[in-house]
Amino acid sequence: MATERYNAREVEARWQKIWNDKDVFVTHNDDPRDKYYVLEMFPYPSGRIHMGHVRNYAMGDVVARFKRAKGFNVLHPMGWDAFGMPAENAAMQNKVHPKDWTYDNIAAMRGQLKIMGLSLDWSREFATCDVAYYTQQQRLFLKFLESGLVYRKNAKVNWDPVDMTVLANEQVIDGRGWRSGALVEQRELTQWFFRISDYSEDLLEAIESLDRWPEKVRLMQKNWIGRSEGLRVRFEFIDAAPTGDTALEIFTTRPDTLFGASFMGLSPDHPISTELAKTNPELKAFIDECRRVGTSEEAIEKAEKRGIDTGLRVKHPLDDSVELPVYVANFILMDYGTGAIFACPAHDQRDLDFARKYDLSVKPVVLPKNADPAAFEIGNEAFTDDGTIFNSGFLDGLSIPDAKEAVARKLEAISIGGAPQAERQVNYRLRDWGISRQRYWGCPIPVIHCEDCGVVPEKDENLPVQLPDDINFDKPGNPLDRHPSWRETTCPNCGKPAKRETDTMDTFVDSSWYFARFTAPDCDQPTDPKAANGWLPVDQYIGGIEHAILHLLYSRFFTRAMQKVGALDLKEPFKGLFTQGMVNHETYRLGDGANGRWVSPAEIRIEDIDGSRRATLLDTGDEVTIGSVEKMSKSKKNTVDPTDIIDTYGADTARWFMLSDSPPERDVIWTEDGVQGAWRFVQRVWRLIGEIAENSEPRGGSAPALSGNALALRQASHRTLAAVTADLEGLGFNRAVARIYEFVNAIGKALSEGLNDAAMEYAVREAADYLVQMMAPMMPHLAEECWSALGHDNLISEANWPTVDETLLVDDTVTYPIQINGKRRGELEIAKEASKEEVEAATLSLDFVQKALDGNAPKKLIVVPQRIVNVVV
Ligand code: ANZ
Ligand code: ZN
Repeated sequence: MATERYNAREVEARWQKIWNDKDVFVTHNDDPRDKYYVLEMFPYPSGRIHMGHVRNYAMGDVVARFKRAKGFNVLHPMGWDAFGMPAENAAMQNKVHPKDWTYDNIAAMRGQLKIMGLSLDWSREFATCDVAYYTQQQRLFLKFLESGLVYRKNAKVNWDPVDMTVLANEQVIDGRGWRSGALVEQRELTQWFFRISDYSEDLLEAIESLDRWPEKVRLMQKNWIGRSEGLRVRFEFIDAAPTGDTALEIFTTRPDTLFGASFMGLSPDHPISTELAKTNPELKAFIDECRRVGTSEEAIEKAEKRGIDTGLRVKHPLDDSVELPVYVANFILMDYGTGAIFACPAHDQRDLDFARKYDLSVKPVVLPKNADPAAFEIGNEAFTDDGTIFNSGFLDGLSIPDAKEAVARKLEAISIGGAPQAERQVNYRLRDWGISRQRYWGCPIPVIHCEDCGVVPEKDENLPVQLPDDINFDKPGNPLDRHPSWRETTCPNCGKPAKRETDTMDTFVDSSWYFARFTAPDCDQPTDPKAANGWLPVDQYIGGIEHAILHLLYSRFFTRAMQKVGALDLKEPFKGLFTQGMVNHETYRLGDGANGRWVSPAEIRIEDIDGSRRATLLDTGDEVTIGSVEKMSKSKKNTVDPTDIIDTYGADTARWFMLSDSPPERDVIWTEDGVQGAWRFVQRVWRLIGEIAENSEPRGGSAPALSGNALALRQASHRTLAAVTADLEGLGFNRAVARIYEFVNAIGKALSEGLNDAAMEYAVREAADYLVQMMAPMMPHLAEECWSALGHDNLISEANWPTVDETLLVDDTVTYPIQINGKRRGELEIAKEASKEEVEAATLSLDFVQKALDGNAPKKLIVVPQRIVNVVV
């Protein structure tokens, strides 16, 4: 047996079948053991798994298998984030129904995940496009609607006038529709919103409690919520605005810079701008143009800062002698603060860009530390750091915070037109979540429009509002709008003919509660609160950093919203969060590497010629240039198909390599050498275990009295076990792998020294068992095969994690540095309790000491107990 090569293909399929037949990974809600819920972000069914999935799911699987071995009732489910645009695009391009496309892809990817040998409870699987799932999502929506968490309002959308469709921000490229290339317009549509902004403060505060989340994710969430404390200030118009307003209200977070005010800015969508545009064609043209650029903050940030002088003037609130012009400016958003600002160009870059363009004053009022007030000037870069206030009357000499406070106090106390000139205000950047999408392949929003009753929620007993299957994508736009009959229904309120809402929900809604649904996937309500409360929060959530903001924030909001409607009772869905790094690979280009087409790793051969690597195209032998290592991507063709790797080397090898090379939060470089190294290790472990199984008997009873090599090996086993246990608890997979490598070396060495007594046999058997158990979470198939070869009759997937014998961890040896004639030449490791004579004898038997003595007796031999040995020759 020892010489038989390990055949991963055959072995892996066999164990997968056994696990499956025995329902080893099916989890029961009524299991009395402590729960542990581990979840990887579920995939979009694009059609094939990629290496990023392999890495993500391998990590999750290690956690699941480890926690199971530690005695937890582990929930480790899998599903599909299955609604969304790509299915519709495929439908338009390839004339395949989105549903068929999606379910075919799911079937293909499920097969690929299964050959990875993941310990998933497949009985809980669902796709978000399953009618059963989205029925419950509609039910949740109606509950949210009933409790005031959902509302409708007008909002701007990107409208593609050629495709006659709404575009997501990422579908607008340089102001044009991604498919049609037409200039995108901004249109007002009535849309559905979730009141996530009601929870701004709560979502922000609770970040503090998420102590098992990466700091960078916590920070990203904080910034996204974007709390700012500021002041709402009213600036009196010299002549009233055409809207009748006598003052312009602005929001500022920098009242300390008020003496540096240079102009006022209005959003193009500000009511005063709208009113003025009625009689000012130039302004109207400008506003129309701003609308075209798009509403995203990013689009606004990128655009050149431009504006139009309205001719209106306001008084400076702290200095009567100063009048400020009012501009409509393209960088001011209507849905933040009041949609109007005072601009201080010296200390705000956008304001400065604007002031330079229109030649407006730039007066610095914050002086950098150690700068000379007489000489300090602003060039083309605003000064936004800390400093001391100057050029500012009563504020001179104050720090920024003190000046903010002084301005607030002063203006709060002044009243203009019966109201205080300023009020303190906390603002959040977080906007309500617009969930309306004018698309087919999403969860229909279950409401009905009745001419008499208005917007009426669908009745619960009429759910689901099911997507029609007979649909065509011949024309652009939302196919639900064009369906001959789907819209037609009756009003749940008055019974008259009425029309269904044709908007479907943002797919982020689908992924905002799937983790709760897994706890009771067949429940006829969105959740079974008992199951949800029992399993949640997810103990360990693992996924990509690209979801660090929206998905996590929406899920946190949803959990609160579900709590409000009684679907569960907690706030934070994910106790532990881990974001894994990416999988990178070398890139290859035909020819000299500059413009040649990208070629994939599978198309080339790499040879080592005189110590340097040379690549050629397999087909033609043409030269290929080896480029930089980059994130695996289709565009650069530097991807490796996981199924190819698994076919060649087996799932364990792929998993092992993925976990071995770098810390899990960092990027990993996929290399052929690395995979082969992992594969050789698999073979080596198999040979080693084979040899042990053949030459020794399983352990029985307790450990015999030990000494020497046997003791050392047992210590190595227990130390490795303790360390690997801690590594796996802390998700330090690469460290665990490194220790297992070392441990295999130690076992190999012990074996080579002979299995000649019962003590050694026991120690070797124990080492083999531990080795197999420690690697089982990472290489589960190889582990089962070895476990059974070692004579165990249970499954390692069901075996308990071994326990560390603490007494074997104590280090009872001491290392003596050995000096010869005053120079350190080596060391001696010996039992702590060794007598002086024993230390002397052991020193004299050391190779390098004998050499130095050259057959003579030492002139002197001095042992300082527990410290050092000196030999004089
Ligand atoms: C004067 C000022 C002086 C400002 C200065 C900044 C620096 P955060 O921190 O994100 O809340 N602002 C206010 N409303 C705006 C809107 N609707 N669109 C664009 N910008 C707006 O940002 C608050 C600051 O952003 C405010 O403070 C305001 O400019 C600007 F040296 O007021 B500040
Ligand atoms: Zn009605």
